[in-house]
Amino acid sequence: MSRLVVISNRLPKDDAPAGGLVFALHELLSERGGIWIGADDPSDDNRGGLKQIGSGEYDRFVFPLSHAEHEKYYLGYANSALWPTFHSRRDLMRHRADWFAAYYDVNSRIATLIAEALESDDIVWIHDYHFLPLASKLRDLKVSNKIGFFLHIPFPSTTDISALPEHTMLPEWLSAYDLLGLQTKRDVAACREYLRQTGEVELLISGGRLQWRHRTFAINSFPIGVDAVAISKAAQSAHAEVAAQVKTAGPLILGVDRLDYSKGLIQRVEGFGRYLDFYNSGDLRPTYLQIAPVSRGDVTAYQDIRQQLDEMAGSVNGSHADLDWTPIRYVRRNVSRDVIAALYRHADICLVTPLADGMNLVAKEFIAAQDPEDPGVLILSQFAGAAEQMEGALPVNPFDTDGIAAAIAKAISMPLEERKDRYRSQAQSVFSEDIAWWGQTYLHRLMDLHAA
Ligand code: GDG
Repeated sequence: MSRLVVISNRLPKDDAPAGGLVFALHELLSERGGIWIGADDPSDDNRGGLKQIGSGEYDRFVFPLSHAEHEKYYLGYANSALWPTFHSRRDLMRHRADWFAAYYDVNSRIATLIAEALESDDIVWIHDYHFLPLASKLRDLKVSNKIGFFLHIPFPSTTDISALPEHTMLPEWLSAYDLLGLQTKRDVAACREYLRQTGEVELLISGGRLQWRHRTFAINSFPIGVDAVAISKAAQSAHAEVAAQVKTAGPLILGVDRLDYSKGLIQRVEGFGRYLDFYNSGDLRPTYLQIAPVSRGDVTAYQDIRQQLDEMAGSVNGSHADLDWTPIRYVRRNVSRDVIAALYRHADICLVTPLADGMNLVAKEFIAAQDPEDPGVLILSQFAGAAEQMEGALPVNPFDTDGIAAAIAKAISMPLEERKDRYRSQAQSVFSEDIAWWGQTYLHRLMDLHAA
């Protein structure tokens, strides 16, 4: 079996990775073996090669990153230009030529380090928007290995992506990969449409592949999943203890998100406020518990969303709280995975209302954690990638705060039989298309291309 080489900006620095993409890749590599390369903590110096930081079921290496690169490549270009553009927030996009230069230089520099470490039949799997040009830099160094890419965030519309001055390089960057993996069919359609409109990429008749100059490449969707069985077990074992801690007088509504403007937190809190204004007669005292650990706190747009959320939550609580009831509990510190799993199981409703989201693992984790005999209700934004698979969820338009209020009211009064029906249809995909399925499906497709 070929060795798998995974590259992502973040990698686990210890043996217990927290959440999201990092946890997913850890599971995959633990099972399959291979090596994982990611960024070191920023330091004064970016000279030097890959440094091994761990070994075991798989080996971990880091590449050095200077403080200036962290600021310009990571906080700057990746998270202040690419992230907002890819999440339909051109208004928040900031662009600076020196940020792009640092982004490009980091990709060029680490391409050299990776090329030196590669063996001829290694399969390379690169993750996310931090490394869009990495395969093209590896190709410049005559690396001919199969190289796959997975984009964890949405692929933007042609209009949004055209706001990025460097978008004209995308056909070259993307075609250097053999397989572009996207989360949803909607992303695949957006990516193909964008590439078609550039006039530089041709759709080949055979196998739906695309061609840019001499390179052919494929684009497919691979919706990422979660380790549903492990979440279910964790939820069951921690449930009693967590339930005793989170005492509520009425139904528990839960939100779990990184504190990010793409997650729709302001509209969500406002929607809950509208629910209290219009639907709650006073006899039911729901608690909305929002876990929102701070993320990318050095970026201005993230400081702004934090302030807005503080104000909005304070205002809703101010209008509705009583001496013995605080409708919104807002926890900004990081909570352990097991406690989150138990909270999912304990909650009556989970609110997942991003304005744009590649997939949204919280939606799938919530379903995985439910008691099939008494499941909670998932309220899910139409703009989360997960909505393509999870038809049993209560759909909402996250911009429509009255719609969120109506969905909360419907979920609170939903009969047990309907909850079970909805749960069954969602659990079917969450348990079968889990994290192992995602990794294997992607890698099989990449290897098939290898054979083609
Ligand atoms: C990107 C894409 C895509 C949250 N708070 C805590 C905590 N979490 C965990 C959740 C979940 C993860 O973080 C968040 O995953 P998401 O999918 O919601 O979002 P992103 O971080 O934006 O991830 C996204 C994903 O990549 C994978 O492809 O779905 O669309 O944006 O696992 O449980 N975990 C812990 N403490 C917390 O306080 N331990």
